[in-house]
Amino acid sequence: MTPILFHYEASPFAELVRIALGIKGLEWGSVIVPRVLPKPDQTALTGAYARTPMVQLGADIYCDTGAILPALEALPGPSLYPLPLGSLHRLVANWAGGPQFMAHVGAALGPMPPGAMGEDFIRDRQARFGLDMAALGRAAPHLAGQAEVAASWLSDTLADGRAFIGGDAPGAGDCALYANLWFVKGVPFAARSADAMLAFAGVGDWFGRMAAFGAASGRGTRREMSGPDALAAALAQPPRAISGTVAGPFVAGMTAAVRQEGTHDEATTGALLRCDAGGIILAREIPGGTVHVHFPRLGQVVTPA
Ligand SMILES: N[C@@H](CCC(=O)N[C@@H](CS)C(=O)NCC(=O)O)C(=O)O
Repeated sequence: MTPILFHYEASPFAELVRIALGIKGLEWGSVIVPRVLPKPDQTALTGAYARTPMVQLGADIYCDTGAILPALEALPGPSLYPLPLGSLHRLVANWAGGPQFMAHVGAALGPMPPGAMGEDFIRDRQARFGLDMAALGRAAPHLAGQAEVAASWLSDTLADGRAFIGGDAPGAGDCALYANLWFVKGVPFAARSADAMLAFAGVGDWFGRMAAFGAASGRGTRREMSGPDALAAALAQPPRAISGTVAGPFVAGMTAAVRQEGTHDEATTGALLRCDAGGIILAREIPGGTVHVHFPRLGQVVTPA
């Protein structure tokens, strides 16, 4: 089944998934969504989850890279968790996508004049995530210093001549480290930080190897789609059989709300089909059918609704 990525070009977490799709060599659909709320094409499927990226596989909707990459892993193509690191790629990806992401946001956006970012963007991120541009500007030198640690550790890892963090094959951890650096490199005001990070021995070459899995790689094919096309693809068949369990104190089938730690975004609600360490699944009835909305367990707050 063809994965459909809901994304916008400048999103680093979307770039992480675009590179993962390139590593897998998959054909994929692309639905471009706005970088600020509202995102009606996306929330028609998720109910409320509006962060970027989201991936759809038929009537199964995957929110957060923590759910998206395991879903892509099940599709044909090279593993995103290659040995010898295997699942340890997840630990690296969570570090890169967690504290290190905020450090890279500071390195990338801190030096930017507020006008360069767009009033709508600043208002959206302030309301949803508490972004304070003045505070970010003040913290930028500190955060850039934190971000450089990732480049330094990456350089140490690559020092024995390996091509990727686990050896010959790239994995989810490489994708997440790459997305952070890609984000900083893409902001001209942050050139000093990007140059400093790419100057660590081996990091620039590794960055080039990862970039080669991107849009121009010829591996994987991107096909633009509309939101209504994606909705029709969701309604064309029922969701896939579920796995996993509902762990106490929750009860299978109860109406539950899922929201993300550290945001004021609206919760997604539905019938709870799975809630264990392996993930969360909510069933949602939408006009014309049913979708299953998948989340990772990490970072999600589940409450009865
Ligand atoms: N934990 C999430 C984080 C995703 C994330 O923070 N995405 C940013 C864009 S790169 C976002 O959602 N920004 C708000 C938006 O796009 O509406 C993941 O791994 O997918």
